[in-house]
Amino acid sequence: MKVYESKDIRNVGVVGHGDSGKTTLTAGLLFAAGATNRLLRVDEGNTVTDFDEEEIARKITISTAVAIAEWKKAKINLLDTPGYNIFINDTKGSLAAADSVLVIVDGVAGVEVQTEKVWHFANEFKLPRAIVINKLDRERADFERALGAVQEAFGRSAVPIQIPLGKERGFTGVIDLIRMKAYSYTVDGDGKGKEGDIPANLADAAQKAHEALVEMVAEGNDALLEEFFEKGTLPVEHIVDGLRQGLRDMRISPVMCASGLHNIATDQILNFLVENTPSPVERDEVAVIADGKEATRKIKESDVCSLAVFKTTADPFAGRITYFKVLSGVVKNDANLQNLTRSATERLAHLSVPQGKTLQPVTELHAGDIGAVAKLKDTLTGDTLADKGFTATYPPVKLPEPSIAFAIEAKSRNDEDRMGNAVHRMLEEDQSLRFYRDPQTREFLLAGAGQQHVEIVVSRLKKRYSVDVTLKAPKIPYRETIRGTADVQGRHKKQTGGHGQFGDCWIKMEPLPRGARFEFVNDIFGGAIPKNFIPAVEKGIQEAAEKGFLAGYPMVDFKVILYDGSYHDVDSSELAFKLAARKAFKAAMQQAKPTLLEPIMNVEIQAPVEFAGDLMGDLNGRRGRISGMETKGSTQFIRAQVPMAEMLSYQSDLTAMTQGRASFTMEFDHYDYVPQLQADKIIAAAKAAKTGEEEEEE
Ligand SMILES: Nc1nc2c(ncn2[C@@H]2O[C@H](COP(=O)(O)OP(=O)(O)OP(=O)(O)O)[C@@H](O)[C@H]2O)c(=O)[nH]1
Ligand SMILES: [Mg+2]
Repeated sequence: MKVYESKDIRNVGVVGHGDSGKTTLTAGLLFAAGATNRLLRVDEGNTVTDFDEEEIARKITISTAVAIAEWKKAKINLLDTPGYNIFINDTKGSLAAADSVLVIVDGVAGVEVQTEKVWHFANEFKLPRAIVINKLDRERADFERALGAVQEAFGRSAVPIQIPLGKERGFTGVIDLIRMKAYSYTVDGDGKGKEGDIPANLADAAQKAHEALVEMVAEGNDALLEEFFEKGTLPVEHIVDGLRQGLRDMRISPVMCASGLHNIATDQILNFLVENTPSPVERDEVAVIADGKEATRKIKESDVCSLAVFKTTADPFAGRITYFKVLSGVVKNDANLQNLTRSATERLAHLSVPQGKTLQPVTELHAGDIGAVAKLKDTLTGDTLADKGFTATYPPVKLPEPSIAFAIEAKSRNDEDRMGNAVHRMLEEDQSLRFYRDPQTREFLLAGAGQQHVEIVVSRLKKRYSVDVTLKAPKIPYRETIRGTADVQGRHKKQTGGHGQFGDCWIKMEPLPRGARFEFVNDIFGGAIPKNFIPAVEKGIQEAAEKGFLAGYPMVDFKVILYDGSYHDVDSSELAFKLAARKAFKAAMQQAKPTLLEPIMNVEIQAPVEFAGDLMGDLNGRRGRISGMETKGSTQFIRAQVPMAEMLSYQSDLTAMTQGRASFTMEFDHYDYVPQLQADKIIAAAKAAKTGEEEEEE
């Protein structure tokens, strides 16, 4: 691959709601630019950017892929991102490498939940936005209606620079409102338009739209505004300049039209990207952490080389592949760079650029460009690599915590041995996954953004690593505590033949605030229990508490005061006092009003407003407490606190309730009392499950 200077590079995030046609449009752009020799299709499973096995099987993008379109002396790095809510974290992570985004909107469905989400990502990363109303060939596609939805959601900054020629099956091209020319295309052709005059029936509409565009462009610039008032219009080059400026300032989001599937108007999009979107060096400074403080830095070619890793893939065949964006200087093939995040040195052998899964060798990459390299040893996503003399690091993108956890169980001993290792490989690839062991239930938990997300991990474990596992709903880590107090004796006495056992203690038990766990107070005066036996009492209570009283869950948030007792010179021992303490614990629990605690989750749901009522009713049924409501555009945010036990099937229930148009995140917040009705059931279930547990010795 040719070497490009920074000013000739465009890094464009192709973003939008699931199924809006991002991968298909990317395929159209690649064919139009000559990067592929025919039009590739998602439905045929042969696109450059959906190359993963799971992506091909499911016909959805799971993970961002980069592909290059070379057009008019520029190199456009297209980042084809996922649009489904459970994979949207990957989109966010990849946008660290973009300098602008192309927001793809379905011409039938208009603005959808994830459209809003990616719009906000662009805000967060300060990425200029252009919009493509796509799938205009579809039945019931309507440019005007989709544009209306876009403007309602994102304001009048969304201004058309094209209008469609024809409708639905008759959609054949676009009118360029800047140059006032028509471009028509062959269906399923090479994406290159034939220039012509605007058809008479569209002349008025085009003129009106042209004027609206010119006015919008002029608004942002005093000189242009003056020229506009004087002449009533602007020359083409001034419209282009003003538009470029408005886009970069994020004041204007130009709207275009396309059918990715039939490759209509893709050359216009390529022209737009080269002409209007900023090169990396034209962008605002990027955030860095220098000397422990937040700062910013300009992306420059003439600088020490540094790069930020935005993505890692790892599979047993290709090994680890690291994707990065050069953020200063020039990186050369075979460079030795420092990993400043981990204090390691890495050699960038076989410096490459990614064309989907294919890595094409390149001799050097200039600031702003995107590259890939295989077989780095220690480097992971979010790391900074740099040449000597560079000291800052680029902050990694923060992703939300997983919303759903499953217990993952190996099917055989052999699988179990290899499971941990294989899962850890997958965590390298996907930083929104979590894998951990619940210390209480002792289950291995795999947590992700949704059920499908976790299921894909399971499928990859099998296909890539031949590790067979099953998923189950996790056990709820209930706990026990007390609401009252107790004052009891625990006495252990045993006389067998010669040597006996004797321990005797008096304790008080009191509840402690949530989270305080356990406190032991030694209030023995005058040696009623010798000092060396007191730790045994504490230990005996802790061991008994660990096993619980009501239903076998660990007992927490209580205080024990040891205040009296007695001992025997010969028969007392640590064991005897431990057993006495256990008895005291049991006796205390009888008095102290034991009760169950359950984990309560903070849940945040994002859904189209029309579902708000149903969702709140449903949360009520799950013993949820609504803690906040907010509407942004057509999206409703609902925050609530809901017991974990009621959320185990929420993912599929939510999908069913909203036809898949809602998403949620969830994280642990605190423990709270289980209501009596539920507690009775849990206790009964625990009793039923209890099989011949050891009887207390007497
Ligand atoms: N009629 C029509 N169908 C399209 C068009 N673009 C995409 N499709 C179809 O829509 C479906 C989804 O297309 P994709 O390109 O995979 O959509 P996507 O936005 O990449 O989807 P995710 O990556 O999963 O978010 C496929 O069946 C495509 O054939 C289009 O312009 N017109
Ligand atoms: Mg896709």
